[in-house]
Amino acid sequence: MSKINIDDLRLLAEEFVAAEPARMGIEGFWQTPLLVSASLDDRFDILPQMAFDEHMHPQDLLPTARSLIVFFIPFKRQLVKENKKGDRPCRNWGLAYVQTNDLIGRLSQALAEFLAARGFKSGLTPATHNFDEDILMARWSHKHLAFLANLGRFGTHHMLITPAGCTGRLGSLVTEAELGDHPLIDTDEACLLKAGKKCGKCIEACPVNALRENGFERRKCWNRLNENLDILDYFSDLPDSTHVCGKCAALMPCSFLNPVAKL
Ligand code: B12
Ligand code: SF4
Ligand code: SF4
Repeated sequence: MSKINIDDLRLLAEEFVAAEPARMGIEGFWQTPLLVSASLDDRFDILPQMAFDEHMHPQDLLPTARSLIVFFIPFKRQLVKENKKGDRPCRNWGLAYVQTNDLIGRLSQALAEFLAARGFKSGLTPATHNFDEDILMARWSHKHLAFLANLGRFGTHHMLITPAGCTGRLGSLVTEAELGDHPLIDTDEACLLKAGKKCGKCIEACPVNALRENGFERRKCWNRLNENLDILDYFSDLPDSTHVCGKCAALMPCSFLNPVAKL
Protein backbone atom coordinates (compact mmCIF):
# COMPACT_ATOMS: atom_id res chain seq x y z
CA MET A 1 0.00 0.00 0.00
CA SER A 2 1.32 3.44 -0.91
CA LYS A 3 0.91 6.70 1.00
CA ILE A 4 -1.72 9.00 -0.48
CA ASN A 5 -0.99 12.68 -0.85
CA ILE A 6 -3.94 15.05 -0.41
CA ASP A 7 -2.71 17.09 -3.40
CA ASP A 8 -3.23 14.05 -5.64
CA LEU A 9 -6.86 13.78 -4.50
CA ARG A 10 -7.38 17.52 -4.95
CA LEU A 11 -5.91 17.39 -8.46
CA LEU A 12 -8.07 14.40 -9.35
CA ALA A 13 -11.20 16.27 -8.20
CA GLU A 14 -10.20 19.43 -10.09
CA GLU A 15 -9.49 17.55 -13.33
CA PHE A 16 -12.65 15.47 -13.01
CA VAL A 17 -14.89 18.54 -12.60
CA ALA A 18 -13.03 20.47 -15.34
CA ALA A 19 -13.57 17.55 -17.77
CA GLU A 20 -17.32 17.30 -17.09
CA PRO A 21 -18.58 19.93 -19.58
CA ALA A 22 -16.73 18.28 -22.50
CA ARG A 23 -17.88 14.82 -21.38
CA MET A 24 -21.50 15.97 -21.41
CA GLY A 25 -21.20 18.32 -24.40
CA ILE A 26 -22.44 21.28 -22.31
CA GLU A 27 -21.00 24.57 -21.06
CA GLY A 28 -21.11 23.38 -17.45
CA PHE A 29 -22.16 25.07 -14.21
CA TRP A 30 -19.05 24.47 -12.08
CA GLN A 31 -15.97 26.17 -10.70
CA THR A 32 -12.88 24.50 -9.22
CA PRO A 33 -13.86 22.13 -6.36
CA LEU A 34 -12.51 22.24 -2.81
CA LEU A 35 -11.55 19.02 -1.00
CA VAL A 36 -10.59 18.33 2.63
CA SER A 37 -9.77 15.22 4.64
CA ALA A 38 -9.94 14.41 8.35
CA SER A 39 -8.76 11.48 10.48
CA LEU A 40 -11.64 9.51 11.95
CA ASP A 41 -10.92 10.37 15.58
CA ASP A 42 -13.38 10.89 18.44
CA ARG A 43 -14.59 14.30 17.18
CA PHE A 44 -17.10 12.35 15.04
CA ASP A 45 -18.72 10.73 18.11
CA ILE A 46 -20.61 13.98 18.62
CA LEU A 47 -22.66 13.66 15.40
CA PRO A 48 -25.85 12.24 16.99
CA GLN A 49 -25.96 15.15 19.50
CA MET A 50 -24.84 17.76 17.00
CA ALA A 51 -26.99 16.86 13.97
CA PHE A 52 -29.66 14.21 14.40
CA ASP A 53 -29.85 11.48 17.07
CA GLU A 54 -29.85 8.74 14.42
CA HIS A 55 -26.90 10.20 12.50
CA MET A 56 -24.45 7.52 11.35
CA HIS A 57 -20.85 7.36 12.47
CA PRO A 58 -18.49 7.54 9.44
CA GLN A 59 -17.32 4.00 10.26
CA ASP A 60 -20.92 2.76 9.87
CA LEU A 61 -20.32 3.24 6.12
CA LEU A 62 -17.10 1.21 6.25
CA PRO A 63 -15.90 -0.24 9.60
CA THR A 64 -12.23 -0.23 8.52
CA ALA A 65 -12.29 3.42 7.42
CA ARG A 66 -9.53 5.70 8.82
CA SER A 67 -10.33 9.00 7.07
CA LEU A 68 -13.17 11.16 5.84
CA ILE A 69 -13.06 13.08 2.55
CA VAL A 70 -15.49 15.94 1.90
CA PHE A 71 -15.64 18.04 -1.26
CA PHE A 72 -17.57 21.09 -2.40
CA ILE A 73 -18.33 21.85 -6.06
CA PRO A 74 -19.07 25.59 -6.39
CA PHE A 75 -21.44 26.91 -9.04
CA LYS A 76 -20.42 29.57 -11.58
CA ARG A 77 -21.44 33.16 -10.87
CA GLN A 78 -23.62 33.33 -13.99
CA LEU A 79 -25.88 30.53 -12.72
CA VAL A 80 -26.26 32.15 -9.30
CA LYS A 81 -26.98 35.52 -10.92
CA GLU A 82 -29.66 33.91 -13.06
CA ASN A 83 -31.26 32.29 -10.00
CA LYS A 84 -31.46 35.63 -8.16
CA LYS A 85 -34.27 36.89 -10.42
CA GLY A 86 -37.85 36.60 -9.14
CA ASP A 87 -39.30 34.34 -6.45
CA ARG A 88 -38.93 31.04 -8.30
CA PRO A 89 -35.80 29.10 -9.28
CA CYS A 90 -34.63 29.39 -12.90
CA ARG A 91 -34.56 26.38 -15.22
CA ASN A 92 -30.75 26.17 -15.05
CA TRP A 93 -30.81 25.95 -11.23
CA GLY A 94 -32.94 22.82 -11.56
CA LEU A 95 -30.70 21.43 -14.28
CA ALA A 96 -27.58 22.18 -12.23
CA TYR A 97 -29.10 20.33 -9.25
CA VAL A 98 -29.69 17.20 -11.34
CA GLN A 99 -26.32 17.30 -13.12
CA THR A 100 -24.33 18.11 -9.97
CA ASN A 101 -25.87 15.27 -7.95
CA ASP A 102 -24.81 12.93 -10.75
CA LEU A 103 -21.34 14.52 -10.90
CA ILE A 104 -20.94 14.09 -7.11
CA GLY A 105 -21.75 10.40 -7.42
CA ARG A 106 -19.24 9.87 -10.22
CA LEU A 107 -16.51 11.98 -8.59
CA SER A 108 -16.94 9.94 -5.38
CA GLN A 109 -16.60 6.79 -7.49
CA ALA A 110 -13.47 8.15 -9.23
CA LEU A 111 -11.85 8.97 -5.88
CA ALA A 112 -12.75 5.47 -4.63
CA GLU A 113 -11.17 3.88 -7.73
CA PHE A 114 -7.99 5.93 -7.30
CA LEU A 115 -7.77 4.74 -3.68
CA ALA A 116 -8.65 1.12 -4.56
CA ALA A 117 -5.79 1.05 -7.11
CA ARG A 118 -3.47 1.85 -4.16
CA GLY A 119 -4.96 -0.83 -1.90
CA PHE A 120 -7.58 1.13 0.10
CA LYS A 121 -11.32 0.42 0.20
CA SER A 122 -13.84 3.28 0.39
CA GLY A 123 -17.44 3.70 1.55
CA LEU A 124 -19.67 5.92 -0.62
CA THR A 125 -22.96 7.75 -0.08
CA PRO A 126 -25.22 9.78 -2.44
CA ALA A 127 -25.35 13.59 -2.76
CA THR A 128 -28.93 13.87 -1.54
CA HIS A 129 -32.38 12.28 -1.30
CA ASN A 130 -31.19 10.06 1.49
CA PHE A 131 -33.44 11.78 4.03
CA ASP A 132 -36.55 10.98 6.02
CA GLU A 133 -39.42 13.02 4.54
CA ASP A 134 -41.28 13.15 7.88
CA ILE A 135 -38.52 14.87 9.81
CA LEU A 136 -36.57 16.29 6.84
CA MET A 137 -33.21 15.12 8.14
CA ALA A 138 -30.71 12.59 6.87
CA ARG A 139 -28.69 10.00 8.76
CA TRP A 140 -25.65 11.26 6.83
CA SER A 141 -25.32 15.05 6.77
CA HIS A 142 -22.60 16.29 4.38
CA LYS A 143 -22.82 19.73 6.04
CA HIS A 144 -22.03 18.43 9.53
CA LEU A 145 -19.23 16.21 8.22
CA ALA A 146 -17.85 19.17 6.29
CA PHE A 147 -18.03 21.32 9.43
CA LEU A 148 -16.12 18.74 11.51
CA ALA A 149 -13.52 18.30 8.75
CA ASN A 150 -13.14 22.12 8.59
CA LEU A 151 -14.29 22.69 5.04
CA GLY A 152 -16.66 25.43 6.20
CA ARG A 153 -18.98 26.90 8.82
CA PHE A 154 -22.77 27.06 9.14
CA GLY A 155 -24.50 30.21 7.91
CA THR A 156 -27.68 31.80 9.26
CA HIS A 157 -29.34 30.25 6.19
CA HIS A 158 -28.28 26.82 7.64
CA MET A 159 -26.09 26.01 4.66
CA LEU A 160 -22.37 25.50 4.82
CA ILE A 161 -20.17 28.47 3.85
CA THR A 162 -16.77 27.37 2.52
CA PRO A 163 -13.81 29.54 1.41
CA ALA A 164 -15.49 29.41 -2.04
CA GLY A 165 -18.89 30.41 -0.61
CA CYS A 166 -22.13 28.48 -0.17
CA THR A 167 -23.59 28.20 -3.68
CA GLY A 168 -22.65 24.73 -4.78
CA ARG A 169 -23.06 21.17 -3.62
CA LEU A 170 -21.28 18.87 -1.18
CA GLY A 171 -20.20 15.24 -1.40
CA SER A 172 -18.42 12.98 1.09
CA LEU A 173 -16.93 9.50 1.42
CA VAL A 174 -14.77 7.50 3.81
CA THR A 175 -11.64 5.50 3.08
CA GLU A 176 -9.17 3.11 4.70
CA ALA A 177 -6.27 5.38 3.66
CA GLU A 178 -4.63 7.45 6.45
CA LEU A 179 -4.90 10.92 4.93
CA GLY A 180 -4.53 13.07 8.04
CA ASP A 181 -6.20 16.45 8.57
CA HIS A 182 -6.19 18.85 5.62
CA PRO A 183 -8.67 21.63 6.46
CA LEU A 184 -9.45 24.70 4.37
CA ILE A 185 -11.42 27.09 6.62
CA ASP A 186 -9.45 29.29 8.99
CA THR A 187 -12.12 31.38 10.74
CA ASP A 188 -14.40 30.39 13.66
CA GLU A 189 -17.41 31.72 11.75
CA ALA A 190 -18.01 32.32 8.05
CA CYS A 191 -21.40 34.06 8.37
CA LEU A 192 -21.39 37.84 8.93
CA LEU A 193 -24.39 37.75 11.28
CA LYS A 194 -22.93 34.91 13.35
CA ALA A 195 -19.65 36.86 13.53
CA GLY A 196 -21.56 39.81 15.08
CA LYS A 197 -21.71 41.94 11.91
CA LYS A 198 -24.73 43.32 10.05
CA CYS A 199 -26.34 41.10 7.44
CA GLY A 200 -29.42 38.83 7.51
CA LYS A 201 -29.81 39.14 3.72
CA CYS A 202 -30.66 35.44 3.42
CA ILE A 203 -33.56 35.87 5.89
CA GLU A 204 -34.97 38.72 3.77
CA ALA A 205 -34.55 36.75 0.52
CA CYS A 206 -36.63 33.71 1.53
CA PRO A 207 -39.99 33.89 -0.29
CA VAL A 208 -41.78 31.87 2.42
CA ASN A 209 -40.11 33.28 5.56
CA ALA A 210 -38.63 29.93 6.51
CA LEU A 211 -35.51 31.51 8.05
CA ARG A 212 -35.00 33.43 11.26
CA GLU A 213 -31.83 34.61 12.92
CA ASN A 214 -31.83 31.50 15.10
CA GLY A 215 -34.05 29.03 13.36
CA PHE A 216 -35.14 27.30 10.18
CA GLU A 217 -38.62 25.96 9.41
CA ARG A 218 -37.64 23.01 7.25
CA ARG A 219 -41.28 22.15 6.46
CA LYS A 220 -42.00 25.59 4.96
CA CYS A 221 -38.91 25.27 2.78
CA TRP A 222 -39.77 21.69 1.72
CA ASN A 223 -43.33 22.76 0.78
CA ARG A 224 -41.90 25.54 -1.37
CA LEU A 225 -39.51 23.17 -3.15
CA ASN A 226 -42.41 20.82 -3.92
CA GLU A 227 -44.58 23.71 -5.12
CA ASN A 228 -41.80 24.85 -7.47
CA LEU A 229 -41.60 21.38 -8.95
CA ASP A 230 -45.40 21.22 -9.36
CA ILE A 231 -46.02 24.59 -10.96
CA LEU A 232 -42.96 25.34 -13.09
CA ASP A 233 -43.55 24.05 -16.64
CA TYR A 234 -39.84 24.36 -17.38
CA PHE A 235 -39.14 21.68 -14.75
CA SER A 236 -41.57 19.18 -16.28
CA ASP A 237 -38.83 17.17 -18.05
CA LEU A 238 -36.62 17.06 -14.93
CA PRO A 239 -36.77 14.14 -12.44
CA ASP A 240 -39.42 14.12 -9.67
CA SER A 241 -36.60 14.58 -7.19
CA THR A 242 -35.75 18.09 -8.48
CA HIS A 243 -36.38 19.95 -5.21
CA VAL A 244 -34.92 23.42 -5.62
CA CYS A 245 -35.16 27.11 -4.73
CA GLY A 246 -31.86 28.52 -3.42
CA LYS A 247 -33.00 32.16 -3.10
CA CYS A 248 -31.34 32.34 0.33
CA ALA A 249 -27.98 31.61 -1.32
CA ALA A 250 -28.31 33.76 -4.46
CA LEU A 251 -25.96 36.77 -4.63
CA MET A 252 -25.44 36.96 -0.87
CA PRO A 253 -22.22 38.25 0.76
CA CYS A 254 -21.38 34.57 1.40
CA SER A 255 -22.31 33.22 -2.06
CA PHE A 256 -18.77 32.96 -3.48
CA LEU A 257 -16.42 33.46 -0.54
CA ASN A 258 -16.09 33.44 3.23
CA PRO A 259 -17.00 37.08 4.00
CA VAL A 260 -15.61 36.82 7.55
CA ALA A 261 -12.12 36.06 6.20
CA LYS A 262 -11.81 39.55 4.64
CA LEU A 263 -12.82 41.51 7.77
C1 B12 B 1 -32.96 17.10 4.17
C2 B12 B 1 -32.30 18.12 3.27
C3 B12 B 1 -33.04 19.26 2.97
C4 B12 B 1 -34.39 19.54 3.59
C5 B12 B 1 -34.24 20.12 4.99
C6 B12 B 1 -33.07 21.11 5.14
C7 B12 B 1 -31.95 20.59 6.00
N1 B12 B 1 -32.21 19.72 6.93
O1 B12 B 1 -30.83 20.98 5.78
C8 B12 B 1 -34.99 20.53 2.58
C9 B12 B 1 -35.71 19.69 1.55
C10 B12 B 1 -35.95 21.59 3.12
C11 B12 B 1 -33.72 21.11 1.94
C12 B12 B 1 -33.64 22.34 1.34
C13 B12 B 1 -32.51 22.83 0.72
N2 B12 B 1 -31.38 22.14 0.46
CO1 B12 B 1 -31.03 20.48 1.20
N3 B12 B 1 -30.47 18.74 1.90
C14 B12 B 1 -31.01 17.94 2.74
C15 B12 B 1 -30.08 16.74 3.01
C16 B12 B 1 -30.60 15.54 2.22
C17 B12 B 1 -29.91 16.38 4.48
C18 B12 B 1 -29.68 17.56 5.42
C19 B12 B 1 -29.73 17.12 6.86
O2 B12 B 1 -30.38 16.20 7.27
N4 B12 B 1 -28.98 17.78 7.69
C20 B12 B 1 -28.96 17.45 9.13
C21 B12 B 1 -29.80 18.44 9.88
C22 B12 B 1 -29.70 18.12 11.37
O3 B12 B 1 -29.22 19.72 9.62
P1 B12 B 1 -30.07 21.07 9.51
O4 B12 B 1 -31.49 20.77 9.24
O5 B12 B 1 -29.36 22.04 8.64
O6 B12 B 1 -30.02 21.67 11.00
C23 B12 B 1 -28.84 21.80 11.69
C24 B12 B 1 -27.86 22.83 11.20
O7 B12 B 1 -28.47 23.94 10.63
C25 B12 B 1 -27.15 23.15 12.51
N5 B12 B 1 -26.49 24.41 12.67
C26 B12 B 1 -26.86 25.68 12.44
N6 B12 B 1 -25.90 26.50 12.84
C27 B12 B 1 -24.92 25.73 13.38
C28 B12 B 1 -23.71 26.06 13.94
C29 B12 B 1 -22.89 25.03 14.43
C30 B12 B 1 -21.60 25.38 15.06
C31 B12 B 1 -23.29 23.68 14.29
C32 B12 B 1 -22.42 22.57 14.73
C33 B12 B 1 -24.51 23.35 13.71
C34 B12 B 1 -25.30 24.39 13.26
O8 B12 B 1 -28.16 23.05 13.51
C35 B12 B 1 -29.21 22.23 13.07
C36 B12 B 1 -29.32 21.05 14.01
O9 B12 B 1 -28.09 20.36 14.08
C37 B12 B 1 -28.72 17.29 2.45
C38 B12 B 1 -27.85 16.20 1.79
C39 B12 B 1 -27.16 15.40 2.87
N7 B12 B 1 -27.41 14.11 2.96
O10 B12 B 1 -26.39 15.94 3.63
C40 B12 B 1 -29.15 18.40 1.47
C41 B12 B 1 -28.35 19.69 1.47
C42 B12 B 1 -28.20 20.16 2.91
N8 B12 B 1 -29.22 20.62 0.77
C43 B12 B 1 -28.61 21.50 0.05
C44 B12 B 1 -29.24 22.58 -0.64
C45 B12 B 1 -28.36 23.38 -1.58
C46 B12 B 1 -30.59 22.87 -0.43
C47 B12 B 1 -31.44 24.01 -1.00
C48 B12 B 1 -30.74 25.32 -1.40
C49 B12 B 1 -32.32 23.52 -2.19
C50 B12 B 1 -31.76 23.78 -3.58
N9 B12 B 1 -30.83 22.94 -4.02
O11 B12 B 1 -32.15 24.71 -4.26
C51 B12 B 1 -32.42 24.23 0.20
C52 B12 B 1 -31.78 25.16 1.24
C53 B12 B 1 -32.53 25.22 2.53
C54 B12 B 1 -31.69 25.84 3.64
N10 B12 B 1 -31.80 27.14 3.84
O12 B12 B 1 -30.91 25.13 4.27
C55 B12 B 1 -27.10 21.27 0.07
C56 B12 B 1 -26.40 22.33 0.94
C57 B12 B 1 -25.06 22.82 0.37
C58 B12 B 1 -24.40 23.77 1.34
N11 B12 B 1 -23.63 24.69 0.83
O13 B12 B 1 -24.57 23.68 2.54
C59 B12 B 1 -27.02 19.78 0.65
C60 B12 B 1 -25.81 19.50 1.53
C61 B12 B 1 -27.04 18.83 -0.57
C62 B12 B 1 -25.66 18.65 -1.21
N12 B12 B 1 -25.26 17.43 -1.50
O14 B12 B 1 -24.94 19.62 -1.44
N13 B12 B 1 -32.69 20.24 2.09
S1 SF4 C 1 -26.47 36.10 3.82
FE1 SF4 C 1 -25.43 37.07 5.57
S2 SF4 C 1 -26.54 36.33 7.38
FE2 SF4 C 1 -27.10 35.00 5.69
S3 SF4 C 1 -25.64 33.29 5.84
FE3 SF4 C 1 -24.75 34.75 4.40
S4 SF4 C 1 -23.42 36.08 5.64
FE4 SF4 C 1 -24.79 34.97 7.06
S1 SF4 D 1 -34.31 27.37 -0.27
FE1 SF4 D 1 -35.89 28.91 -0.69
S2 SF4 D 1 -37.63 28.37 0.61
FE2 SF4 D 1 -35.84 27.25 1.39
S3 SF4 D 1 -34.98 28.55 3.00
FE3 SF4 D 1 -33.89 29.08 1.11
S4 SF4 D 1 -35.05 30.78 0.22
FE4 SF4 D 1 -36.38 29.84 1.77
